[in-house]
Order: sequence, then C-alpha cells, then structure tokens
Amino acid sequence: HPLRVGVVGVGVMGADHVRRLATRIANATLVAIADPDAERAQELADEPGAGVRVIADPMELIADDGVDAVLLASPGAVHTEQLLACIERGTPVLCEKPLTMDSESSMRVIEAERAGGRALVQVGFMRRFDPEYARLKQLLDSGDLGRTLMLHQVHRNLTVPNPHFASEMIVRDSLVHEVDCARWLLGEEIASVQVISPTPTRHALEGVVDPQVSIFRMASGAVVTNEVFVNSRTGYEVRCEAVAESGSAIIGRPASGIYTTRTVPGGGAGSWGGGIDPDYRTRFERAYDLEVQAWVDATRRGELVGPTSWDGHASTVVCTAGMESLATGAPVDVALRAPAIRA
Ligand code: ISE
Repeated sequence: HPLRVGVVGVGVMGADHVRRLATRIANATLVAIADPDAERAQELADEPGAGVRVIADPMELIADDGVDAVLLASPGAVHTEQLLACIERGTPVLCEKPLTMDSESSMRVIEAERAGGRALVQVGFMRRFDPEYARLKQLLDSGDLGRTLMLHQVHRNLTVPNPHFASEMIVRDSLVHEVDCARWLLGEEIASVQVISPTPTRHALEGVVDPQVSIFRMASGAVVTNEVFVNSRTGYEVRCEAVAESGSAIIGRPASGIYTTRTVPGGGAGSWGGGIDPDYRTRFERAYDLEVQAWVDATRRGELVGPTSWDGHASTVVCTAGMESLATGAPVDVALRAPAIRA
C-alpha cells in the first residue's frame, strides 16, 4: 500500500512539503499534519488534494498507528525529542536540516538509531538530489578533472523571512548546506572552520553579521571558501565552483534559455532577460521533489537513501565550531568522533 505520511511542522518548508506530498509524490498518501498553530495546519489540510487529519500535538502524530513515516519540518530546536520519539517507534523519518541544534543532541539521535539496529533518519540536504549538483558530484568522482583542490561556494538569499535571523542562524541554517556539500562533493570531513565577518550590509539588522565568509580546511588539505549573504536583496543565488588539477566546473548559474535584452526604465544600460529565483522553494523545486520521492520509494523498500543521521551530526559539529569561530574570527578545529554504539 502507499506509504502513509504525516508531516510535522507547517512553516515555509513544511507547507511546501504538504503540497508536494498531496499533489506530486507517487506511492505516498499524506494522512495527517501537526503544528502548534492549528489554524494554519487546518488551512493547509483544507487545500485541494490535501484533505487530511489535523493533529495538534506532533508527538500524537508520531505515535499514531495510521502513520507509517514522518516528514519532520518543525523548527530545529524541537527536532531532538521528535526524532527520538520516531526512532523509539521504529518510524522512518525525513528530517529537515538542521538535524538538531548541537553536537551532543545529534549524537544522541545517532546512538538511539544505532541502538535500535536500524537506520531510520534521512536528513533534508536536498541539494544532493539537485540534478546540477548530482552532475558535478559525478564529474568530480569520475576523476576526469584530476584531484579537486578547492570549492568556491556562494549562497545568497533575497532576504530572510524571520527578521531575527541572527548571525548564529546564518551559520546553523544557511552555512549548514555548504558544509554538507563540501563533505559530500569532496568525500571527506572538514578539519577546521573559520568564519570571517566583512562589514555588514545596511540591510541587516543592527548587530547581525551578514554577509559572512567562511573557510573550511578539509582533512586532505583541500580548501573550501563560502560566502553566505542572507540579505543580498538580489535573489536566491546558490553556486558552486570546483577547481581541480586539470580543470574546473561551475553549477548554479541560472539557465539563460532564450536570451533577450530589454531597456531599463529611465534609460541607461540594458539588462538581459533572465530572472533569478526568489527563494529555495523554486530554485530547488526539482531537488525537493526527487528527494521526497526517493525517501518514499526507499522507505517502502525498507531502505534508506541520501544523507544519514551521521551526515546530519557531522554538519552540526562543523556548525558548532563555526559559531565559535564567528565570535572570534579565528579558525576552530572540528572534533568529530565516532558514535559509541554501532548498528
Ligand atoms: C533556509 O533555512 C534553507 O534551508 C535554505 O535552503 C537556505 O537557503 C536559507 O538560507 C535558510 O534560511
């Protein structure tokens, strides 16, 4: 039978996933949604295609016998207890990033999962499912360009929905994607992280360090530079350039499709006809669709694909070090240790 999915949390991403599950994902039935904001949950449940039960308490949804698998899109701060509840019941879960808020809690999640003897958690690093990122990964792995020496990653948001998106959140919620991409594309761990603070944009709230430039030193000696700029006021721009010994490759340049020029109101320079996605829901729409479909298909087979709780933990450890570096500007070593319990 189709996988019966419950969605916990209907913020920006949760709502997007509700619509995705209700209309675009095969072999899955959206059966329930839970959010402390029952009104918002009800509005979504009433949308065409959704028509599902609203359960006020997320823990009740997780415990519901009619729910085979959980898509967790609640705020990171409540992930730990919700993940532990899923693991205790043996319920597979697709957990939006960040896995948890700190290294210690993410290690608890891994250890619970391993104690249960079954990998249950896929982490929502959707870029791994983006066709362009996947091609870049394939190219680097093929060895055609030789050894990869550097990555240059750019991550700009038009603006952030939460006005209190603080400096630490830029590390924990935005840089975390670059952390995962660096680990995944290069196939190795990050040894140290340094976060540098340029003069902030005047569009950031007083005291918020935006943009941020970070440098990852990888275990092999490769270096990754990152710009994260969440109040760029231009659009959602996510790019990655890999520089290898025998060539380089860039992804994330908006496809130009038809090339048209137009005059700018008031005269002066023209502009080209391409647009920039306003946010991640459109830029990574295909990635999210592929990610959720892969999760549903693997879960029905009793398998797990994509980023695991270990990937979630590793990225949390790097971001914890990144937050420490943010305060001082100095490089901070990343201390990753293996979990005590093996599956
Ligand atoms: C957001 O939480 C995401 O995950 C987006 O992918 C990212 O671009 C954004 O900066 C975060 O706030």
